[in-house]
Amino acid sequence: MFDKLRKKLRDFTKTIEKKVTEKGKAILEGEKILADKDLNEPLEELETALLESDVALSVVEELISGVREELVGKSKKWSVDTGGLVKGAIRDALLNVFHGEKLDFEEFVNTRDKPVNIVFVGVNGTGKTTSIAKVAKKLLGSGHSVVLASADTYRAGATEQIEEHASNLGIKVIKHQYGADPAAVVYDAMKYAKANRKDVVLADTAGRMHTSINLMEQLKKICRVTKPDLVIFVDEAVAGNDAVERAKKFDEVVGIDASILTKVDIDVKGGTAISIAHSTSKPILFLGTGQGYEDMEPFNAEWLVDQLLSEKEV
Ligand SMILES: Nc1nc2c(ncn2[C@@H]2O[C@H](COP(=O)(O)OP(=O)(O)O)[C@@H](O)[C@H]2O)c(=O)[nH]1
Ligand SMILES: [Mg+2]
Repeated sequence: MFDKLRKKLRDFTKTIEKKVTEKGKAILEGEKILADKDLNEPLEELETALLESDVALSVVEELISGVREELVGKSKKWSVDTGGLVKGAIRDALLNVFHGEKLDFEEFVNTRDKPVNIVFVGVNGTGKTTSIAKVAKKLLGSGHSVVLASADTYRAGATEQIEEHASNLGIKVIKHQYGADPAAVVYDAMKYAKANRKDVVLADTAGRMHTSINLMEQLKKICRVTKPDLVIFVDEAVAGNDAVERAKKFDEVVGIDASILTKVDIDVKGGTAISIAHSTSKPILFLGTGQGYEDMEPFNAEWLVDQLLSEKEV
């Protein structure tokens, strides 16, 4: 995971360390060891590396100025542990990006009135249906009852796919005919859940390009009619900046509350999570780390940043 970005961050740390060591010998106490001009070149390289690693431009700018601020003019501390200080500066700057809202999913589900209506949105093939199955499994594991709503009435085969997951997990799917109004499916699933005292409805919607006006209107209708407690945007880490643009668009049209980022296991770049968290200011709930039902980790900014700064392969 994230091999490229991790290597670039390590190179940056080494370059700065070297500069400090070279200059440190010739400098009197109290004098600035690193000036802006010492940092320009390495920071430019770091900037390029971040951009190449799918970190969005606005985020890169914020990160670079954060790191610069941390590093310029630190004189005394340098003698202690240069590498540690550089890493610390990058770590702080990265963590700052995630300073949006937080959301504890378990607690959210525990404390909401039942049934809780959770609608999943995103483009095709990113892992929505798989993530729904993973979330269902997680909820079942913590003692909740779950109903699935097959509100992807657009793609042939969508209902069969979700039915297979439901049968593996031993839960019910509410479905209508192909081409039916997806808002009605979610509405019915909520009705069923109320009548049968189920805790959570997980609604799978048709994958849609954020540019498809019709499908986006349908999504709006689902939200207007069924008033979800939570709208979760799903996208894949490997999509990079496309995912960021899509997250913004879905947020604009229906208002997303949180994201799930899938396929982190096959992402070498590592920047998408940083970009999505920053550009939507919404929490990332989970990371998808494989195709199995158990392959989903709660998102933790510190964990991600530590992976990016770790020396070892993860
Ligand atoms: N490697 C990997 N594959 C995933 C992950 N999540 C989903 N997939 C795969 O991505 C493909 C599309 O997933 P699907 O749930 O059908 O996407 P949807 O169209 O958004 O509903 C399937 O082959 C999934 O097994 C993940 O976290 N890691
Ligand atoms: Mg699907």
